Amino acid sequence: MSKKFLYPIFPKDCKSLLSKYLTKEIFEHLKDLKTTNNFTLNMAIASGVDNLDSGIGVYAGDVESYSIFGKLFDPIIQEYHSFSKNDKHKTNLNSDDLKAANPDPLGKYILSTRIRVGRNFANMPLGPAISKEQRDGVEKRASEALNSLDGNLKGTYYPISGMNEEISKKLIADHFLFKAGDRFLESAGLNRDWPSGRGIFHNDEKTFLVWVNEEDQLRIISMQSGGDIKEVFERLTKAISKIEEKIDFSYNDHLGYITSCPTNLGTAMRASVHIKLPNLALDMKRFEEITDKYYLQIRGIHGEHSQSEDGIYDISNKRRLGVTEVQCVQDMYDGVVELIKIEKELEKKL
Ligand code: ADP
Ligand code: IOM
Repeated sequence: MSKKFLYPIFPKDCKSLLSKYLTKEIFEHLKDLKTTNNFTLNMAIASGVDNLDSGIGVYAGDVESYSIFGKLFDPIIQEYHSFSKNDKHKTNLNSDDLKAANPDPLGKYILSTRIRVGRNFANMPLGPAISKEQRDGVEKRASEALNSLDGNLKGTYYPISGMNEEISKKLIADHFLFKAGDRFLESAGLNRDWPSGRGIFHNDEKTFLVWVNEEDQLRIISMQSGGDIKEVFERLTKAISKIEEKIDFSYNDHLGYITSCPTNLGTAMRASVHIKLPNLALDMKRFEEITDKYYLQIRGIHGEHSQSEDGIYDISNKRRLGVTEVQCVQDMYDGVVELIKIEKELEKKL
């Protein structure tokens, strides 16, 4: 007999947006609904129920999830992106509009820059609700499109199945590949049938990479050492337009690019630097005042839910929906300029 789906009680110190917005009343309203892909509230909240340290804790199984479970998703989207259910998303991928001269030409603070977008195939369930057959089909179509790229985007697709363990460990340690077995994705149903259908495409220099069938069906990534943020953005926008010639992605005027986690809706863009700020790190209150002012998020250097090491942080744009791609990168750039300025002032006081 299947277990009864009961209202989850979250401990008082749980900070996830799921725990904040899933009231008993909303739960009762949504608990028996399902999308045409049979995605239920139970599936949508599983990650946040299992992982009380989630930032958000909810996932969508398809674009319909955002409307059917809107009573839960809307306030979460409103709080995370300051975006209401009547707003429209806007897009601008024109790199000429980005004002971003290298803020650290001597390479003293910025170790590396990475900008990624998430994309999911049109007319296909998202990762939490996709079948093995559909996921393998996504991999086939993606690898064919990617293997046909040329110029500085030319590269090779490597499936995770059969990948030598030493190679995959090194790709993860060097920040190129996603880690296996993430507990947040596991509870969301995103690791089903692992490793089938998963893989990574990259060019020889590993400055252009695409993750296939991780949290989103594609994560298109441009990255390189140092702080030339504009060059990284230019490479990314070129790659996106080439890939969009071959694949239709799920998009609508309200939510922009549709992603499995509501934090990524809209541009689905996370523009980050790995930056060394050992003095600011001693005053986290001041550090966070700056990151809040520029709408930035602080992560550790091994990605989401990881810790900082040696005063090195991953600093990225937080808002992604209702702002353009150019604005996402500009938020990160303007904040990073300010962080470096304060770090330099603190150095002088030593
Ligand atoms: P995502 O960016 O796709 O949301 P994560 O936060 O888990 O996912 O980061 C994925 C990987 O990218 C991690 O190994 C992380 O250390 C690496 N990474 C993120 N930003 C940078 C950066 N600016 N330079 C180098 N590696 C980075
Ligand atoms: N994007 C997703 N991995 N994350 C926001 C999960 C969470 O902390 O809820």
